[in-house]
Amino acid sequence: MPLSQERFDLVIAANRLPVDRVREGGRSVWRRSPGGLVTAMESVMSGRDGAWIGWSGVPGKAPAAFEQGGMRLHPVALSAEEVRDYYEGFSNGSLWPLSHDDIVPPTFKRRWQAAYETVNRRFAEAAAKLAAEKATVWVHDYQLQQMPQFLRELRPDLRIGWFNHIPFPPVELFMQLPARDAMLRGLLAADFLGFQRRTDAQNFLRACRQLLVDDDISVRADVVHTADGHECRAAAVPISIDTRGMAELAATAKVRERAAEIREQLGNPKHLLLGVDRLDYTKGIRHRLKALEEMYREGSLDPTETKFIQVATPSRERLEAYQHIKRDVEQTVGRINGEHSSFGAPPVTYLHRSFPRDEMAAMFVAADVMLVTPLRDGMNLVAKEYVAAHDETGALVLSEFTGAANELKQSYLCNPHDIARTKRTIVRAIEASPEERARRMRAMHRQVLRHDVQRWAERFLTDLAVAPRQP
Ligand code: ADQ
Repeated sequence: MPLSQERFDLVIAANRLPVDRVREGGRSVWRRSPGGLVTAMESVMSGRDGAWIGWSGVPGKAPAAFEQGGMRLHPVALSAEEVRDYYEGFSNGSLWPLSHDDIVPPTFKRRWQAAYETVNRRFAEAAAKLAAEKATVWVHDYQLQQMPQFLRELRPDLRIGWFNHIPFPPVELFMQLPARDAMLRGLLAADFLGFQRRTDAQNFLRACRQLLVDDDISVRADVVHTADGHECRAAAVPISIDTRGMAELAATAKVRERAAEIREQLGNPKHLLLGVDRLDYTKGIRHRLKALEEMYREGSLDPTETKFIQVATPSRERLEAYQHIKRDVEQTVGRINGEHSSFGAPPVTYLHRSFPRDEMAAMFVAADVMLVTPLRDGMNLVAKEYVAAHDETGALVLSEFTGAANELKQSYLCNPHDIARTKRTIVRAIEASPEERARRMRAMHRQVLRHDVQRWAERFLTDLAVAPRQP
């Protein structure tokens, strides 16, 4: 096919561009979105000729391509119906719940699947036009599982990799998906597939083996061989954060002073607990609040001494399941505070909005105990951010159902479904001796410093470059 004039050695494709459209001084401008992925990509793209394709976040006609932070950004258009069917529907109504243990039942609609395919083709066409001869294309996440196949059809010369930010479900759940074969075939056209955990890669390989029986494929170790002679390797490449960036930010006088101020504003509690999540049913916020409510009621937590901040970032607010969880969380927080507040000093501070990076860092520094209790989470970057930001006096309570639990083994691990034990784990974390906390935090500091997001990105690109061999 004819190539456009502008061509790039590295093309990133993700549902969203790494920028948001915001109003500043009466006009609308692009602002770099916060988050580790953007930081990681900036570091791998510096010195390379890179482009990023993705949706701008606004339905309708796509804005023209533009330059930002040394990257060429190419918006892909999504109509309002496509946002509903491809993004809110198939991606977040079918794939998201299915990939998170069916915590809420997934919905399957043929119309959603058709829109997903259309949008994946559009992304593939955009990448095919931008990629230089034999370029590398790195596709991100569950919204673009068919893109590798459509791109391969257009450009057989490319190196195509895909990284899954969320879990890959066990085959017993995955096989519910009516579009399961299309998803697997879509992915198998890539050269390398990266997952958060070994279990996710194994779930994918098992799904290929069990569900593509008619396709004449064979799975040997971590490589799938397809009938056309193509080979695709699947392995774990756990994502991480910009550890040094977070540690440096947390060490600034401004952030430390702000952390002290936060504690002051809460009445200088003896213990400050913190939760930071997108307001999503996968994050276990309900279970966490249930445990805390019982603890305030029973007296194992004193509401005048122990305060809890819950940051719950607005997310996917047009979907019913998200409206439910929002209502539930608001009611529970209201009930806890109604029962246990004294004048001006509620035990729970609930913050339903986004915060700048330095304010997040200040909260991490301020909190004695971080509560990360998802029912299922691909990785969970918040757990790593807390470890990077906090000194040796901190403590992390972490769900066994997060990818992060594989790496942060010195956290206080818990099963969030087991409310009684979760309560005991929270008490253990609060009451741990300074020596025990320091020992655990030191080990986790080492882990996140050694395995940061730059290393993750380099590892992924190396794996992709040599696949199907192992580096
Ligand atoms: P998420 O489900 O979004 O990511 P997470 O990994 O915790 O979850 O990342 C959230 C990020 O947003 C963190 O960097 C956090 O600091 C930030 N954040 C949260 N609330 C905020 C607020 N109110 N204001 C500002 N920033 C806020 C998906 C998967 C995860 C996987 C990541 C990366 O679900 O399992 O770890 O992708 O692969």
